[in-house]
This record gives sequence, C-alpha cells and structure tokens, in this order.
Amino acid sequence: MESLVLQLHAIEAVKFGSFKLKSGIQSPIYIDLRLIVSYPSLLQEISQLLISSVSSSTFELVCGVPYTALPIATCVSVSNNIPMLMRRKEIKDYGTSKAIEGSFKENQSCLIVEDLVTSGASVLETAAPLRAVGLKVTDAVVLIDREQGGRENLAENGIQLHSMIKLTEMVEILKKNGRVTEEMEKTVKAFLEENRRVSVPAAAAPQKRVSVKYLERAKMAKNPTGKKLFEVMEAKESNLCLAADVSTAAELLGLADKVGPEICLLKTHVDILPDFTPDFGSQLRAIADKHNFLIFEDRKFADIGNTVTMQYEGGVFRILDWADIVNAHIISGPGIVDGLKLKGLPRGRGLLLLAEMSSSGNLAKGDYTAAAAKIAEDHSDFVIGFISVNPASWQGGPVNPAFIHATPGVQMVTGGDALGQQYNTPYSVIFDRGSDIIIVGRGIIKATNPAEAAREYRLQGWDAYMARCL
Ligand code: S5P
Repeated sequence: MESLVLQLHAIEAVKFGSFKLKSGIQSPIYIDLRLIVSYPSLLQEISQLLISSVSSSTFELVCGVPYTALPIATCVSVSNNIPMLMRRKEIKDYGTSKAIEGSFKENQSCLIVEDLVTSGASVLETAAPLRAVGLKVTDAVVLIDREQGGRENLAENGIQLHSMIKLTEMVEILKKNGRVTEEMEKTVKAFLEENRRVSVPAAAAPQKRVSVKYLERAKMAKNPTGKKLFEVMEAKESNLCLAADVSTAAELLGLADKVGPEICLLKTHVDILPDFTPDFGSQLRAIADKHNFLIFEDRKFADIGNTVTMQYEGGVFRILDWADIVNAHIISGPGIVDGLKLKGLPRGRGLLLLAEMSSSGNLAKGDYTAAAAKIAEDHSDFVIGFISVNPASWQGGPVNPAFIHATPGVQMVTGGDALGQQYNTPYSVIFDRGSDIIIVGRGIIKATNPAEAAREYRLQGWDAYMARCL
C-alpha cells in the first residue's frame, strides 16, 4: 500500500494546496485519479487490490461509477472474468433510452467500483438506476475513503463500503516518506475533523416512496372513486390495470370477462372500437360489477374547460355515463379540471392527470410535472391521482399518499417498442419508482393465455407493493 500511495503522489494524482471539491467545500488536499489511465501497471495494481478486498465470487456483475472508475471496473472485469455494466450519465431521449448498458437478469448482484468516496453521492447515483432495473446492489469497493461521511451515507442506503485506504493513512504515509510537511499533515487532519460528515446532495438523496398501505390511503382519499379504487385493490390484492387495446368491442368484452378476476382497473380507448354501440358502456359495467373492477377511459382530454365538458358528456361515446375514471393533460391549464369536474363530480367520478408519460422524448417533466401535482392538490375532491412514471423522484417533498399513481409502459422485461414506448418491470415500477398501479397492455393481450399472464403480472405487482410497505 505504501508504494502505491507514493506512486500516486509521484504522478501528481495527489496534490496539496487549496481546492474546491464537487460537494462545494474547500479542501487542502486534492486527489485526481483520472491520471491513472496513463499508467497501465498502476491501473492494474489498483484494480487487483480492489477486487481482493471483496470475494469476487459473490458478485455476478461489476459497474464502475462514471467516469474515473470506468477503466478500473474494466480491469476488474477483464482480469476476474466478471461481466461489466455501464451506467449512462445522460439518458438518451431517443433510441432505447437505457440508463444501464450491458446484459443482465433481474436479481443479479452487482458490485459498484469507485475511485474515491466523499459523501457517497456518486455511488448512490449509480446504485439508483442499477436498482431500478432490478439488480441487487449491496457493496461498493473504493480505492480511497476521504472519511467524510461516505461510509455512513452508503450504509443508510443499504450499501457496504470497502475502502483500500483512508485519506488520513495516505497523508501519514506521505509524511513518513518526507513528501509532505508536518504542518500540511496537521492541516489535512484538521480539515477532515471539521468535515466529518458531508451530506448527500438532494438530487442523489434516497427517493421518496409512500409505504402507507392502500387501505389506509382509502381513508385519506377525498373522492369516492379514488377511495373505492384503493379498496378494490386491497380486496383483490391487485394493483394491475389492463390496457384493453384490442381491435373490437366484442373482443374487449370477452377479454374483460376472462381477465376480470385479476385486475383492479380496466382501461379502454373506445375510439379504436369499430363496433362500438351505445350499450357498450352498460355491457362493460355489468362485467366490471361481476368481477369488482373499475373502468378507466383513457381519453386524455386536452382542450379548454368548456369544450371538454361536451366531449366528456356527449358525442357518440357518452363517456360520463359509464367510465368511473378519465384522464386529462394539463397543457391547457387548470380550467380543464374545472370543466371535467363540473360534469364528473356530481356523478362521483374521478380524474387522473397526466403528470409524466412513458414514451421516449416526451415533454412532461420537471416544471410540467410539478404543475400537475399542484393542480391535483387544488382539486383533490375530483382528481384522484396521476399517470406517472417515477413518482419517487418528484421534486418537492413526499408524494401525497391520498393520490394514486398509475404507470404505463410495463412488461416483464425492460425494453421498448418501435414507436417510442419504453418498458419497465412491475417490481421496478412499484418498488423502486413508488407507483401504485401497473398499466399493462401488450404484455397481457398478446400473451398466448391473457388470463394467466394477467395473474403473473398481478402477483409480481402485489409482491413489489408488499415489499415496499415493509
Ligand atoms: O404515458 C403514457 C400514458 C398512457 S395512458 N403511456 C402509455 O403507454 N399510456 C397508455 O398505456 C397507452 O395508450 C396504452 O393504452 C397503454 C400501454 O400499452 P402497452 O401495450 O405498451 O403496455
């Protein structure tokens, strides 16, 4: 270890002076391990040292924290024959939009490799997308621990830190070998003493997931349909919504009867049904009553308040008569909610707001999502929740447990379709992303046996919910 520290100092990967760190604090010591790519034998030595600190057989995959640790992780991977994954720092808004590159299976264990840990924020930023795709992350190896709270912050997030050397030990070695003065050693130690705990920046902080049970949340819901939905979910142990995007009304009604026992909600797009008749609503309602599920017409209203009142109540479809729930974009402002509420609330109906979308490159993010949350709070007698994708990552505090989050883009494996749809697994949607309902279309309707597939989705969604509420 002594020779390694001296080599790092010799190549100026360790410097003394006054430096501003990523966390914003001013430090008398700076470590820049990016330089090691120019010293292959040193790189090799470091990677061997890192993997020897944990049992390599325990991990099925390794992932380096970008960018400095990527070459280290590559060496660990190559010399120990452990497949590697890469985390994208920026997720592409086109193509497959994967946060994690490489091939893996759900529940595989992945070791995180990092060069230097201060608060642990960078390790957490890499752990989050790995966990979001269903991988197990329990350990991180790091060359240098700056002893500024990283170990504790990571432990609080279920990650054990294995460090090769602590910053104070490095400075002691350098002092012993005459590379730094006693005064500098004291300055560095005093600095570390004063900055024992660097907190994790908000963006990397653990995500906020509601762990209150559905039945408790039924009591918090102000809208009768929102309340009923939570109750149905609890009674049927189902957080599965079927997106019944089939080609005819006859097919839809047949499917609803088969899959009915597994679902809490059935979502329709009535405008795609060529054989729609005025009695479609009452036929579907009879099936919904028989199997105790609610009906959600995915109309995605988007116009001004006055127009949507007519679209909701009138026309060919007369949605208000048979759909318990409809949804709306907020692009036109809160007037759309007032318009729909005017017709829907007297009938006890509920509304979901599209706060996020599942399709690649969509614009519903950031301030737009925050605006949807605000409109929902202002109309909580009618708005029952959201179409969302990652409610646990929403800015501005914990998600109000009275609201339901329903997430489309769900299949057993991650991926997408040719037209921009992006899929996450039931576990990732319910457990990691903190949503409440999985909306599944083609994963069920294209299966050889849709009822069996629906049962599997229901069980996976429910298990993830139970795990979240522990
Ligand atoms: O952002 C969204 C919102 C919705 S409601 N992304 C979506 O995919 N949807 C709907 O969910 C979409 O209209 C379709 O009915 C369903 C997803 O179907 P799947 O076949 O991709 O599972």
